[in-house]
Amino acid sequence: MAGITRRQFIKLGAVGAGAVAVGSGLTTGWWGLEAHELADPKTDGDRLVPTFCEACFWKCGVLAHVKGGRVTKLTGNPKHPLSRGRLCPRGYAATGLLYDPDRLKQPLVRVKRRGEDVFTPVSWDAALDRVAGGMAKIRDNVGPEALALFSHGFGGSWFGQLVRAYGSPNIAAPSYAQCRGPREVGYGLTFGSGLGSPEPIDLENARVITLIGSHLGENMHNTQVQELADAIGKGAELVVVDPRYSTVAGKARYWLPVKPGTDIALLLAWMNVIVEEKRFDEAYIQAYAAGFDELRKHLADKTPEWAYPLTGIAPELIRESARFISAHRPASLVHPGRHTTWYGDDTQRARAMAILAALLGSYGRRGGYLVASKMDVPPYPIPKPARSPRPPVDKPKAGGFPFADELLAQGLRDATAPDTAAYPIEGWLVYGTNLLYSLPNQKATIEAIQRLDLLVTIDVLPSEITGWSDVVLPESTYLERHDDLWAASYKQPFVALRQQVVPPMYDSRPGWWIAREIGRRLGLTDVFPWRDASEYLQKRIALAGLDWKDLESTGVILGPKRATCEEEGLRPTFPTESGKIELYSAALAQAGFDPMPAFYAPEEAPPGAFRLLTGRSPLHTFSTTSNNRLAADCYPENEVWVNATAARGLPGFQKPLASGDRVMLVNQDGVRSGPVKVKVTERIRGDCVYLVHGWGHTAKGLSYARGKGASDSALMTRYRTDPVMGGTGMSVNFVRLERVEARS
Ligand SMILES: Nc1nc2c(c(=O)[nH]1)N[C@H]1C(S)=C(S)[C@@H](COP(=O)(O)OP(=O)(O)OC[C@H]3O[C@@H](n4cnc5c(=O)[nH]c(N)nc54)[C@H](O)[C@@H]3O)O[C@H]1N2
Ligand SMILES: Nc1nc2c(c(=O)[nH]1)N[C@H]1C(S)=C(S)[C@@H](COP(=O)(O)OP(=O)(O)OC[C@H]3O[C@@H](n4cnc5c(=O)[nH]c(N)nc54)[C@H](O)[C@@H]3O)O[C@H]1N2
Ligand code: SF4
Ligand SMILES: [Mo]
Repeated sequence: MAGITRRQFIKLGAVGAGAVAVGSGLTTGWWGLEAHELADPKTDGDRLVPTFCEACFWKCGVLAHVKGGRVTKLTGNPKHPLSRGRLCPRGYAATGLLYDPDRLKQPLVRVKRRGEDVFTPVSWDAALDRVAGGMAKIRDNVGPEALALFSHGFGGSWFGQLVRAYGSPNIAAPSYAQCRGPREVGYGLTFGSGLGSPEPIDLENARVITLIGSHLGENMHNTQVQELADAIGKGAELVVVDPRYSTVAGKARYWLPVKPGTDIALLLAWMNVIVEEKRFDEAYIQAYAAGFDELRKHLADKTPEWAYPLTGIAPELIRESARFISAHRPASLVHPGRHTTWYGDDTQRARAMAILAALLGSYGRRGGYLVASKMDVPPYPIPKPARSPRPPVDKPKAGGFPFADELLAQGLRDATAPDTAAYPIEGWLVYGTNLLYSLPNQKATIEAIQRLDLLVTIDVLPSEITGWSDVVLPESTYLERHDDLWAASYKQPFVALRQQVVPPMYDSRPGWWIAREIGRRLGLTDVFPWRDASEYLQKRIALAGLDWKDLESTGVILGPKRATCEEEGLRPTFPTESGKIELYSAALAQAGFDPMPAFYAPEEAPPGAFRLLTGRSPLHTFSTTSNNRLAADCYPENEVWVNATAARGLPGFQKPLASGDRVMLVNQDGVRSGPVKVKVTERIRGDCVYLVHGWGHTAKGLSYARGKGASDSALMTRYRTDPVMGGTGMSVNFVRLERVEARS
């Protein structure tokens, strides 16, 4: 386990904080400040301001320490159920974004051709007039639906209000069809509802935790990592299924290095063992589930011997791990995963995981899946937007995806080509999403952009998508602004406040102000009747009957905790069509899909090529933090993991590859990455290579991150669409390794 002991893993939160503090000592030159003034854990502020984090979308509670008008450090809010007094390394490092010298500092308007990334600064008035003028033109000439909003991040809610009032239903986020959409649909079809975020799972009380890819510890969702560490501390055991020996695999009783794309076969074989050997929860299935006989029949020939040649996992290991998983039911948690858009059969894989959870009787049980609840915080009273005359345009003209319950971001992109869409999209507002990194097939994204009448981005840093924009609006970072309230649906319901810690730097503005000013110019004044965000928030808190002063000083108000599982007196209900857990899905069958998950073999890598897999570094968030000098001190660029045996026999290389060598990755369509460092390791199968997502930047304004590492996004020219809900399976690209010629 790469030198990390169990104790260190359990203390990951603290390790992260220390690492960042030490790291800052190395590079503080760029802030013009000393290390102890920045991230030294001993430097308490004169003022403590509670707010919540935006360094990823988990949104932990933060206490910001302020001294002399500067944020000196961030710590976890002990009262907040998601942080429990700790942040993850990215959360601690978020001051590195606040004080990033490359930040967008004033509104910009494009002066050369799109994509040349050349801009001139303009006043806010000029920029907002240009944006509102462009939106008015689209509305008057084609109709408001021809404007799409791509939005990711909590501050996007203001732009959602704006675009809905303007009259467009075309609002999408890459967190659906590029992330957890298949899971939401797969669990929804099985239990009646998706899981949402944060997932209400009971890692803390689980006795066995099964991770299908979910690389917790690298995937650094703070609460989950803390709960996992607590569970391990209490003796919980792990089963990890991953073609790569992940950090968390190092803590596991069983590591199953499954052949990429074959998890459904493994899951079916596990269920075969659990059903044949009567290790499932018979009483639970009888009380709550429908379709068991069909499932039993379906599983009858899916033996471990059947799965062996498909998955590469030996039959005895499949049997043994199946028995192990079922021995501790119902406190045997099959983690539902989050980023599930892998191979295009993802809804069905999520279904297989949900069905396994049902056999273990763990849904609605302690140590399994809990039932979340939410506090009632009424919306700010504004007139309801008129229904737009045309429906959303994210699905292909014929067909569509019957089970998609949110819009597809790549669908809105593709609707920008008028021949495939019911009506064309002519303008994009892009809030907090680097579409060239989050959507597969960059060429299609660029072609769509070339067709647009108007492309506006609202961001905090220069990025690839800002480089292609007509107007770039600099938002204040989360530490400089208020945002809407967050009434979370979670096992412990709560309301959290994001509030301004320090005034906006440069000529940046908070999202609420930007959205309202665009709205005013379009005559949408009744949607934004409030003076500022603080007035808006106080009104909502008053309507909820809560105490504003309390929220302002603690950052979070907890709601009454309701029963979350049977052990607390809950009788689980399943809002499916049958009112039961649907092991067999009639809805899927009616729509022409497999009613129970079936295995289809993934395409093999061409000779000499590897399947490209991606994941996370605990120090970084997507493409957002690569320029953050605090985070980069500990992880300055990504590296490509290559299996040690495979590294010895590569065509075109005279010597075996060694760690630290640089190679180019060339994909099946001839797309080439920049030179990227190699990590030669036994910790990955020989049929795939692995990259942390979010590197290889080309944006001119990223003076630190530009040119570092390789972009997995550029290499993902292909994707396989999930026929059930339209997710973009992205682990279907293959790369060859090419030698980097020695430079003279
Ligand atoms: N190839 C590949 N593609 C992927 C993934 C992958 O692993 N590999 N992962 C997928 C997943 S799971 C997801 S959820 C999506 C994520 O997709 P995105 O959310 O698009 O993630 P990023 O690429 O980091 O882009 C975030 C953008 O938001 C900006 N930003 C950060 N903070 C703020 C803020 O406070 N305000 C504003 N206005 N902007 C801000 C950043 O500067 C950056 O430009 O990508 C998906 N796409
Ligand atoms: N530090 C950090 N943490 C994050 C994020 C971040 O940007 N940075 N992003 C957050 C977000 S939005 C999301 S969605 C999650 C994503 O994190 P996860 O939900 O964990 O999903 P992935 O990133 O797809 O998982 C990658 C893991 O799956 C393995 N894998 C690849 N192919 C297969 C396969 O065929 N079968 C199996 N069993 N395993 C496979 C990879 O080797 C890797 O270990 O992370 C969240 N947490
Ligand atoms: S998990 Fe980390 S980056 Fe994400 S919100 Fe929490 S502290 Fe911030
Ligand atoms: Mo995600």
